[in-house]
Amino acid sequence: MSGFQWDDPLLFEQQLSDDERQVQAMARGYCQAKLQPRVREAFEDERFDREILREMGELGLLGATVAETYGGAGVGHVAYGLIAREVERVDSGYRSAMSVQSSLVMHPIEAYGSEAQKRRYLPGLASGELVGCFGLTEPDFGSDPGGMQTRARRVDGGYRLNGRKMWITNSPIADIAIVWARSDAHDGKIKGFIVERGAEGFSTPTIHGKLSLRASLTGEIVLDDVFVPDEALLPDAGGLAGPFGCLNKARFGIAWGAMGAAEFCWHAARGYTLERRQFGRPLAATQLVQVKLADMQTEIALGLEACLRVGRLLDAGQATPEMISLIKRNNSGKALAIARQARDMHGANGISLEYGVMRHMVNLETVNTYEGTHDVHALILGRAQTGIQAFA
Ligand code: TGC
Ligand code: FAD
Repeated sequence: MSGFQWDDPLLFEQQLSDDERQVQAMARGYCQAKLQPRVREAFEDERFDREILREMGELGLLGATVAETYGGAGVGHVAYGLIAREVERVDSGYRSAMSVQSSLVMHPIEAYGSEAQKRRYLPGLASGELVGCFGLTEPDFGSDPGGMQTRARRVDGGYRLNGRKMWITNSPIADIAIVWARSDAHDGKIKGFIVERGAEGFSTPTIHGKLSLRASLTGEIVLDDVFVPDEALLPDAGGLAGPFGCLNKARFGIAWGAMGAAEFCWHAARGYTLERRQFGRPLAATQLVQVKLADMQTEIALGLEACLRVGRLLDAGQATPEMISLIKRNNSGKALAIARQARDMHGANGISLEYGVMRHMVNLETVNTYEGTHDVHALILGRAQTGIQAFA
């Protein structure tokens, strides 16, 4: 029997294919060499450098599951998850930028778009030359997007869009926005539209003053009688299943990413408590600290196994949205608890940007909220096991 590996207690790595290991090593190398050194300043200054998406594009980290014909890497879901884990090990904001581009912009174009739309947008999005965003949430409709007010009105040659989207990742720098709206030409059904920057009446004010995800840009999408031509309509999406199909992909990536952030916090807490001495011995020599480290190790090991299982089921076409709710809810909730614990174990140093644990902690507050809050995913799972819908 081989020895116990404290940082890979269930031998997770052994279950990956050679190709997956290669993607992981490449993503880790890039993230540690290029992202880690700039995150502190970016977080402090509330700044996202658009160049990051170009760098990711060059390495094939954008639209990892999208077909190679359209510029994607054409890899499986586990490889996509491994990328999310490496990026979020540095910062949830960087993972947000990556996963919105991949799962919420490239995926809907590939899954619901016309051939012309795929050829027009996917290669540029894959290389990071184009930046996209995804507008579902509105000021008065977050957990309940079915109530959305944004409307598409049929006019000669296209549609006129009116409404407002709120809390939209990447919107301030986006070249295109996937906008979800109720369309009068489709019996009031929700349809998706690709809106290009420059369209008259389209603006994307930045939301300032966030205390979380400060290294990611978040904004509004304001649609003031914006004209889009017929070719802007995503032909193969209809109803809420359209945006939710994209959310399945993104939530899956978040489940992996949250484990990356949690691992950073766990390793930091272990390293710090081994070094830091109080009462004449390392903090790590105390039972209370060892219990906390054991809990972190356990939750992360289990969380990663669950991600891997759902990834394999996705690749086999056997995953369900409820499985994704289960891992998104569990892993983001557990990562947040781990980050809070790690912050505490660092004492006063824990509140400093230098140590990174509090940055992860405040980021994970958002991760626990977006893409369906922790409680909304509980309601999805509750409905699936009781048959009773408890939302309204
Ligand atoms: P419900 O009746 O449950 O469903 C309506 C229609 O949608 C279908 N559907 C799904 N299809 C595919 N995948 C899923 N996960 C699906 N969930 C539902 C369903 O079959 C039905 O289809 P049809 O054809 O019968 O019409 O709808 P509801 O209104 O009762 O929904 C309730 C609830 C709470 C589950 C849902 O509204 C929900 O998930 N709310 C959370 C909202 C959310 O996640 N918003 C995310 C916004 S995007 C974002 O946060 C990006 S952050 C990105 C980053 O920076 O990383
Ligand atoms: P609300 O829905 O108002 O919820 C408030 C509280 O009430 C939560 O605790 C919730 O769990 C609880 N609650 C709601 N309904 C129920 C119920 N029926 N029963 C019990 N409790 C309930 N959206 C996009 O479309 N695109 C993006 O790119 C995007 N990026 C984001 C980036 C950031 C930084 C943030 C913070 C958000 C982003 N969002 C985005 C929006 C995000 O998806 C929503 O914030 C989220 O869905 C929750 O909606 P809400 O904020 O309106 O909260």
